[in-house]
Amino acid sequence: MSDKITILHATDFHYTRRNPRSRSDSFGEAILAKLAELVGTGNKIKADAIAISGDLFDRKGDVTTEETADMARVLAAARVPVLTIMGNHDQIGYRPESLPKTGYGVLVAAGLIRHLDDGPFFIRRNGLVVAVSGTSYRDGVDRDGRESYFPERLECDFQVHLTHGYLLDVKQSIIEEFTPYTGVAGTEADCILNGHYHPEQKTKRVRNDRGGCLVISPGAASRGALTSDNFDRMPRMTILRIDADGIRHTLRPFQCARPSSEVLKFEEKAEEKERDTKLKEFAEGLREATDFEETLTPEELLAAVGEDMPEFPDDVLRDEVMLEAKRYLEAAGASA
Ligand SMILES: [Mn+2]
Repeated sequence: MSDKITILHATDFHYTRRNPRSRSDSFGEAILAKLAELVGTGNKIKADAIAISGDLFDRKGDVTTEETADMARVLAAARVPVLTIMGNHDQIGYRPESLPKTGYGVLVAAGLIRHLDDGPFFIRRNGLVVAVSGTSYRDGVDRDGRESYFPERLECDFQVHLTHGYLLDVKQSIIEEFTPYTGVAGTEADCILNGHYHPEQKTKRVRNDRGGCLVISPGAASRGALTSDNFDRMPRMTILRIDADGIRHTLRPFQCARPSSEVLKFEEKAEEKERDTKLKEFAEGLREATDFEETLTPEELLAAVGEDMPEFPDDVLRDEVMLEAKRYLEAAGASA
């Protein structure tokens, strides 16, 4: 056994039995294979722990008993502790308190995963103490005080902290609420293992009073969407090796992951674009049909359209259209 403390990390599995439109293979089987690979690797290298930064499941309030059982079966093979936090997709209504009613909660109750919000996990070897703490997703994680990224310092040589939020290696983002890496400067953690944002982020060290905090956001283990970041991305797991000299990390591609060209339906991208154009045209038609007044809320605007409502485009859902129309009208209101 290595004299280094070893932690394997991956995030955002988004397990579901329902295949995303974008996938040509069985998404669920691919995800279970990845989780099995993480567990198998942990067993093989006799890791001290496996850490997952949330979104084990995909379907929020709709996670099924079968999906929970599938995950349980894979996790039951782990011979090392599996330390986790809840992502927003593991929760019902974005509420961490929903835990007892979720598939995630069943895995906790069965002792298959260890929920870090209940308390930290300590690893001790040759006098070295590593503490693993974690804070589950909550609404506002990337607003205000951003407390999730600032854990209470525990008695240890190194503290590794799990988070689930938009912690990004950028200064500007298309996402409204996010936390730039610099936003966690001063954290008491020595390493943050983050999940939530699916593209892989650069690993960087941010300043604190302890020689810096290593921020690692390896990206999602899953590739469920036809977004450009997924076109050539191979999902990776993180291996942390810790000794008295510090924390070293390597990123290692999942061996079972197939090239995106084999699992993503690229031709659907064009179809999706066409749907988007249709939606936009519809929203524009809606705007023309209304006597647009800045003071009206989107709901009032929609009500005002009444019978002049343009026809829904084919092959899009009514709810989608309404949402798009609201977004469009809101944007129009903001710029008027
Ligand atoms: Mn998430």
